[in-house]
Amino acid sequence: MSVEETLVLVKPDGVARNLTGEILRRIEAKGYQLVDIKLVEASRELLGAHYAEHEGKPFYEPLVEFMESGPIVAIRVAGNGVIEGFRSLAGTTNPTSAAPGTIRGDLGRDWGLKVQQNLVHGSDSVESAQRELGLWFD
Ligand code: DAT
Ligand code: MG
Repeated sequence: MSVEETLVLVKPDGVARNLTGEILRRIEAKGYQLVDIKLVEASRELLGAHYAEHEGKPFYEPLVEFMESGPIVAIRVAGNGVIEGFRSLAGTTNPTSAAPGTIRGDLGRDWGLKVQQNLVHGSDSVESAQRELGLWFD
């Protein structure tokens, strides 16, 4: 593993439920470094670029609408193997089946009828981390 940077987003549900501090605590406790952090009200353009790989899927529109529904905390996180490491901390996509001990497993709720409220986003590869960091940070 080498030192990497990843994009973590605390999604609108995490911010609204005052879980930003708890999520940051878990990132820091694992030993990762917070390099940059900001509160963002994301535009449709930014979200469309961020989720381009999902365009056309049935959950795409509700996902983008949910991400537009409130402020997001965007964090540039650095650390050894942090891309895989943060995804491990986050747990699997669906909070219902995410393992206890993970952010989504401990704090996530069942998916609603339409929106995907699973608290966090983490980049899934070196390439997507570079691309996404370029979108969310200058
Ligand atoms: P992840 O966020 O775990 O990387 P992803 O990139 O596959 O998951 O999808 C992006 C988001 O879209 C995810 O956080 C929640 C939503 N989503 C993914 N798959 C879904 C599905 N089958 N039904 C509803 N929402 C879904
Ligand atoms: Mg993803």
